[in-house]
Amino acid sequence: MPAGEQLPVIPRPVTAERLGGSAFTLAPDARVSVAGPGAGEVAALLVAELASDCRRDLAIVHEPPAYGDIAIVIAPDETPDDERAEGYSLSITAEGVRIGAATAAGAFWGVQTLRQLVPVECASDPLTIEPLSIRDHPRYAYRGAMLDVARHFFAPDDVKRFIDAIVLLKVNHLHLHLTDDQGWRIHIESWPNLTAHGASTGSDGSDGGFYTQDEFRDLVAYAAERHVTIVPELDMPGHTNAALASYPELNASGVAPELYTGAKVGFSTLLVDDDTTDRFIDDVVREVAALTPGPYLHIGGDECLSTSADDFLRFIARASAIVAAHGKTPAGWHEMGKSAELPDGTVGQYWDFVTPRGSAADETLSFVRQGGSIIMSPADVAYLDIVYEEGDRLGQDWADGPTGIRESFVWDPARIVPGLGDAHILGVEAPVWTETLATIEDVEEMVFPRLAAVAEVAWSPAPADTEPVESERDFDDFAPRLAALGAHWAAGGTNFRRVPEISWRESVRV
Ligand code: IFG
Repeated sequence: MPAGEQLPVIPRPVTAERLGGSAFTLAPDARVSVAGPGAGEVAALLVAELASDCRRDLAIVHEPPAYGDIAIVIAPDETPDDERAEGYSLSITAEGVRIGAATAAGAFWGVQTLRQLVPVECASDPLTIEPLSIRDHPRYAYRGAMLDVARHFFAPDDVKRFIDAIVLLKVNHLHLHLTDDQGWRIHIESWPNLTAHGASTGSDGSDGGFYTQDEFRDLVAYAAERHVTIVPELDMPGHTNAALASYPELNASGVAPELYTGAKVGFSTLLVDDDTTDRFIDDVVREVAALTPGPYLHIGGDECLSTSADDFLRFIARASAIVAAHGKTPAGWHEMGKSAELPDGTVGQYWDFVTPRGSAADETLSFVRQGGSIIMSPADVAYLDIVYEEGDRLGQDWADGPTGIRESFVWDPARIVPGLGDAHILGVEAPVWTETLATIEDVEEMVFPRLAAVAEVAWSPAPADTEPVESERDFDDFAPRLAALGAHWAAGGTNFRRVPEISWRESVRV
């Protein structure tokens, strides 16, 4: 990589320095030396990637590194105190590669940086990397992607493929939108018809499907091995036709509606002040909370156009209290901020535009007033189901026009809601809704490359707060790094949109 060219890493690291001198060469007999708690597990994931990407088989050794080895060292003093959660250092010299971190998560993020520095044609010798020194840590603790598995269902292997792809970008939360009008996707033992009936179809009459509780536990474990926390969402009281269709007793009339396969929103609601519904909420929250080691349980609260204002407030107060009673921190879309009775610490997810409309800003600040924090998902830059260009086959077009790669990059979470700064922003999340996306390849086409832009917004240092964002987020620096990442996607089989703004390099692994 010629000197002066941007380091081909996304998200951009906090500091990166070219060291000059001889390059590192990965010799056939190189090993991965590990020390510290969790280093072996991180090394195993690196070795698996090098085996599948480069057809190289490295041994893992629990001894100090020899010349030419890769070392992973996890110890408290490897990073400054305030960078311990996920920070890492990465040094590359002729002597060898060394990743240092205070936690396994930090070391794992260092491995993702190393993976992007390994040449795509890494199956052939010599595999060399120029000498570098990187010190890195994230701006936000919550860096998320949301996959809507309710409109179209995605089998566990597709979800694992999605997890594999998002961790390369250091995304550490996967929000699964498990329930909606078109489908209920998580088996609930106490309400079996939610999946027996409520999972039997999806948008456009698609096949439907659901996760058994064992499959969900397996996804949670797969994600956790890769330092990704699963955030389950049971959307309520709106977006509930699949539940209402599954149990007549959840309906005021006692008659269950038909299953729904269209694309409308806002027509369904659970009942309020109804014993059966209260038992339903407690049961589903209890069972999903028990499947979720992560701190958050998301209960939606969006687009409750068929719930009266008073009913909505009473419903949200009760449902969020039930989540807290089951030991989880409630999360919800910003409309939940209409309630002033949220459990302390409830997380709000902002999904209006980079210029807030109507009551969105105030509803968002309501969570902060109640001791909570905010996940920023502005729909006009971070919703990855929005079309790239007018007329696209895939995607929707309701968020103030198409969203190109530049729009997904040139924005800042702390410059959207007046009065909302980093102190109360938990992080950033990019949702992909799947009304129009039937396959994981369609999902990847919408998610990549724009998730790379959102991931940099979520990880890399904040732009100077004195200049307009446009002049601070240097798209000309980002573009060649994205082209380099595209070569890894092409070689690794991740589908992505070859947006015209980027000079893609179509190199495949030999
Ligand atoms: N808004 C709805 C989603 C989905 C989306 C598609 C939220 C919180 C539009 N709610 O986004 O269910 O239909 O872009």
